[in-house]
Amino acid sequence: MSGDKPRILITSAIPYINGIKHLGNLVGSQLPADLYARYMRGRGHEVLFLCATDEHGTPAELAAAKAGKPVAEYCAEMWAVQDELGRGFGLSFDHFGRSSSSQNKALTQHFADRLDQAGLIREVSQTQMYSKADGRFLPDRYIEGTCPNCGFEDARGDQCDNCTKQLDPVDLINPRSTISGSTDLEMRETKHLFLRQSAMKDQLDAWIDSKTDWPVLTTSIAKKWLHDGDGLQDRGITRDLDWGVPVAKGGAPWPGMEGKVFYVWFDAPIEYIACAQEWVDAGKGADWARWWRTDKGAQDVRYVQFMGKDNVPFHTLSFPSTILGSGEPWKLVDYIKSFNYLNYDGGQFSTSRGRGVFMDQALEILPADYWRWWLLSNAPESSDAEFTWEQFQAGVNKDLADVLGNFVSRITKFCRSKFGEAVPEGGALTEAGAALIAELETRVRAYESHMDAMDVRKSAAELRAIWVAGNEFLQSAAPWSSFKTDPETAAADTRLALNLIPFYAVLSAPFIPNTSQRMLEAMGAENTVWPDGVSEALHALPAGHAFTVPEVLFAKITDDERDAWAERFAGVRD
Ligand code: B3M
Ligand code: ZN
Repeated sequence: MSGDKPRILITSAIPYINGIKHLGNLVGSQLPADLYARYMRGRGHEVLFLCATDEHGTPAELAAAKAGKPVAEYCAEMWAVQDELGRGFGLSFDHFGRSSSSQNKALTQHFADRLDQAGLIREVSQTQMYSKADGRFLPDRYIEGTCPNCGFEDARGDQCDNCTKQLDPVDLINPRSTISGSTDLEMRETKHLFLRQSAMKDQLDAWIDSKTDWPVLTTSIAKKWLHDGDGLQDRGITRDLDWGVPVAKGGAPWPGMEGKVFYVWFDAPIEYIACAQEWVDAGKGADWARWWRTDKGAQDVRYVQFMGKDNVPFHTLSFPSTILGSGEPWKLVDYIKSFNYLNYDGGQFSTSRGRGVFMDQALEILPADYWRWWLLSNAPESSDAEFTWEQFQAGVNKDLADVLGNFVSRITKFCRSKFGEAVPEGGALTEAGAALIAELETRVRAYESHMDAMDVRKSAAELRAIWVAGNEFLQSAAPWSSFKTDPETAAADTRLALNLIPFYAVLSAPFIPNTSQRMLEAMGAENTVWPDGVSEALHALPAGHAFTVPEVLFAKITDDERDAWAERFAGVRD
């Protein structure tokens, strides 16, 4: 079926391991990536959709310490939690990998080796805070002290949480190690590896210029980093940490780099590739190279990445530097879809303060499709967006309960009461029916073009209009009235309306996959092929085809529920 259609490789930014993600994180990468993956599969493309946890770096070490667990154990547990929540939200990854995998370790060291051979890595000597008690250099986040600006006693080495001033560890008054509390610290000389991104500036510039179809949000961020100030800077790619990919090249230790690991942002994007290898090693796929190597078939792949705007520089400059600098035929990204932020009720979602709704809590109170629909139909595309309980309630009640849910319930119940639980025969297609088909023909093509372009809000708006058209048809055809005088016409209109249910299910599946499944099951519909021709699709269920009236598809959110949730999630999560 996928014959001449391009294969589609999709990656979502890989979420940090340190805790459960909030709805703002979800709508910024994983959820729209899933929407696109489901749509492309629906259109008959062969898709490989990958995501993983981002497990290295200080945040992972600190979160593990806080949980009182060895970091490897903490990461394994949190991977399982995130994996489970991803399934709960219907995220249809072909593989959900781990950046701490052996595959990623080998591949990260391989890239470092290649970059070194290409002369793109240089050693830089720096002075850095060393803790004698801990016997190690301390990265910024492992040093706390008094803020020189506001006097706050627990300012971190990189920033004061009280006055937000950006700091250097040497600025802190009375600095101490957050590992041991020791104040026996001194500045010592140490060496780090830097990736010579500056040497790749022209190549990156030309590559980004060639991407004329990219969203402005993506290219403007990339261009800013390339040209503002002193232009693209070389980047330190090693850290003094225990947890991470050991600095080595081609499997052999890197002289002078003992005890150091690669910076988390160096190995994290490489996990996109390693994840495909994990997918094969897990027995789920046969060949990763045809997705990732342009000498092995990946030249025919279209590769799309999804991410929040804060991740754009790493994907437009750093990761491409790694890929291009390697001199090997790896697949480069074809399109980057980036998102602004979703805010929460007049402020920001905050992981550290537990402000807002987190993925586990969301699923405790409502099924995934409610969230998927609202988040996607309000995705922060052209600007930051805001979650409020009023708007969430209004969106769910109007779009899902009043429009789609009500349509399905009304027509199935009407048919059951007048014609029984089977599609009625009736006369020929009515004039109202023909007008509906003509309208839907136009709307489905518009929906497809928005989905192809990854315009998430526009796609949702068109899908909603497609649902509304069915309601309006039912309202004007009013088979409950015509039934009294002209049962043949009433039956014909009912037959068409019942056929709309599987048609809606297929079109809506990328947004609300679980509900879509329930709609298909209720209608006993087996054909889930994308409706290339609307008329044909709306004749799929023949007269006599049995169906059942489904349970209520979407319950309305009451004012009491809304108020209770607003109160529950305003505060601090324990
Ligand atoms: N983990 C940041 C984030 O979750 C980072 C993304 C890595 S993508 C290679 O927003
Ligand atoms: Zn301060």
